[in-house]
Amino acid sequence: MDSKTLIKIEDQYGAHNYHPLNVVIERAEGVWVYDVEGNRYLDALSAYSALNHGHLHPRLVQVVTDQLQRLTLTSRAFRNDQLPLLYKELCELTGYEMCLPMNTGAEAVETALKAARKWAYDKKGVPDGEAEIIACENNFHGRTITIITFSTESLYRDGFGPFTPGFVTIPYGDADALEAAITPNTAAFLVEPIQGEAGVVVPPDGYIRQVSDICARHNVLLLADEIQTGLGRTGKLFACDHDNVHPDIMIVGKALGGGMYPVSGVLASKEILGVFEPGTHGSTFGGNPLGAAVAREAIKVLVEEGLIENSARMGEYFQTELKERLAQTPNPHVDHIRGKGLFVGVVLKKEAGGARRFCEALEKRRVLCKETHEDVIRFAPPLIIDQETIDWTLEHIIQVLNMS
Ligand code: IF1
Repeated sequence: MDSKTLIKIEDQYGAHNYHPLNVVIERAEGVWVYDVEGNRYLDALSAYSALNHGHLHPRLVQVVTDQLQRLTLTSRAFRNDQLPLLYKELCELTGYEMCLPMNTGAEAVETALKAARKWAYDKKGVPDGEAEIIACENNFHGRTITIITFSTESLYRDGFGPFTPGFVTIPYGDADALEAAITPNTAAFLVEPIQGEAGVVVPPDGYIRQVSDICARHNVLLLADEIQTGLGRTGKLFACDHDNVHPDIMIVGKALGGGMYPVSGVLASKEILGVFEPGTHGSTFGGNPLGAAVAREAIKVLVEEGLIENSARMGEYFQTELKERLAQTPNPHVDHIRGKGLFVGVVLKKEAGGARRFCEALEKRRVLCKETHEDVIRFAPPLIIDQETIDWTLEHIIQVLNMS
């Protein structure tokens, strides 16, 4: 079926909670995707960093295929032979003592919030029902009712109340604001080390170090949402590593499933994850052997194939070249460029007419990316991308950014 027909069917029968580019993808390999008409595009979004390994990484395809012939699901009523090894390998890689597996990012965030609240009651002595959690303005942590409670984006929040009590928001990047917001009942501070959805917002240097110190001083847990920034995206295993910070709770998702299967999780100490007793939390699919097998291989590939180093190297090249090449052109629209590793935001001037039209122009040139908010173009290609492909992509980006 051709794109037009498929789009028509989708629009008729599907809920309209998205406004995708009109490219209908039917297959993919590595950094490339192909539409139903056979056109090839560079995937410069990577499913919001869920495809850090690229599409159909052969080692991941092999593991999923093998596991599919053996065992897919046990539920946590029984044990399986993959989950213990995922726990061990993920903890050894990240330096955490324990792990709790979930499926989607939002579920992992919910899990972290529950852990923080229970820790506050059981360990910190906060009176029952009084725990407070601090989050940041312009955050994105998922779509559940509790999570959108502390969203500051009306699009995500309006019409979905009543909301969950116990959350406050403070400006992002302002460590003093955190210190001022902490009360004796504060359980945790939830933060993205780089805000993705807000437009690849990089906080001031040392911010994560500062908030980590403040949290430690006040016996408040630091919860890092590295669902998007983790697993190599910013050129380190975790974005918090740029500040040498080991958050109390690390939340991972997206790329943990190798772009094949939803796998998320919460990493923390025994003191924190130990608050969960049998029956207090769980998930039918969380920790299933298919997800565990692919996650095990996903973290192995990340390390063994040097994807984190490649992200650092190619990210540096991408950003530097983009800035230099832009400087040699009229460049009427770009205000500035920001990001770390292969997580890059091109911030447009207000008069540029919005980022969407640039993404559509790039689509015509066979480069797929996505605007975030009105005026930021986000580039987050798979971490396997090479310099030649970046050069090809930059040519198109420069052309498009110089259109009238
Ligand atoms: C969509 C945004 C990105 C996340 C962080 C938790 C989650 C996400 C830091 C929830 C999810 C996604 C969801 C996706 C678009 C995307 C997104 F623009 F909406 F904000 F990446 F920037 N924490 N981010 O980025 O994870 O439950 O979705 O698995 O279409 O909503 P999830």
